[in-house]
Amino acid sequence: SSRSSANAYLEKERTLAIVKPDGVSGNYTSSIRKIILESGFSIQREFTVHLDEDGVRRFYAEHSTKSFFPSLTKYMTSGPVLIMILQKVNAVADWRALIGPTDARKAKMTHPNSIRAMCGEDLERNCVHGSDSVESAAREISFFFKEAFPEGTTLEHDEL
Ligand code: IDP
Repeated sequence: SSRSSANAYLEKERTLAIVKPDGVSGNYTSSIRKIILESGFSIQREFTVHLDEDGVRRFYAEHSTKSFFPSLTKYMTSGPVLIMILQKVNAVADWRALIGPTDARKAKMTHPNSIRAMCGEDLERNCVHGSDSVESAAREISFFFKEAFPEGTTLEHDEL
C-alpha cells in the first residue's frame, strides 16, 4: 500500500465491548450506550446473548487454567450480556481508558469517572469488557460475528 504511515493514526479502529451480566441486570445499558456515543464511538453491531460455559471457556481461553476461572464462568453465564462492536480512531485504547482498571473497587478510588467505577463491584464483577489490543479486538470480533468474518477473513477498515 502507498498509504503514508503518517496517516495511520487517523484510521478508524474497532474494539469489542461487552456489557456483562451485572451491567445488564443493573440496568446500566442505556447509561453505557450514552457514554459510548458521547465519547465519539459509533456502535457498528450489537446483540444480546446468554453465554453458556463453553462460550465463556472459548472467549476467555487465556484464563481457562486460572484459579478464578470457575467463578468467572459462573458470573459470565449468570444472565444475558450485550455484545457491541465500537468504532472510532484509537477505539481500543480509548475504550479501555473509559472503562477503567479491571478491579472496580480500585476504579472507584483511582478512576471515579470510569464506567467500572459507576457500575462495577470488585475484581470479578466489573460490569464491562474491552479488548486489550488491536489483535485481541480482531479475534474477539470474529468470535462473536462469525458470519461477518468467516475463518481466515482479514479485518479491513470500513469492511462491515
Ligand atoms: P480485563 O477484563 O480488564 O482485560 P482480564 O485480566 O483480562 O481483565 O480478566 C478478564 C476478566 O476476568 C476480568 O474482567 C474480571 O471479570 C475477571 N478477573 C480477572 N482477574 C480476576 C481475579 O483475580 N479474580 C476474579 N476475577 C478476575
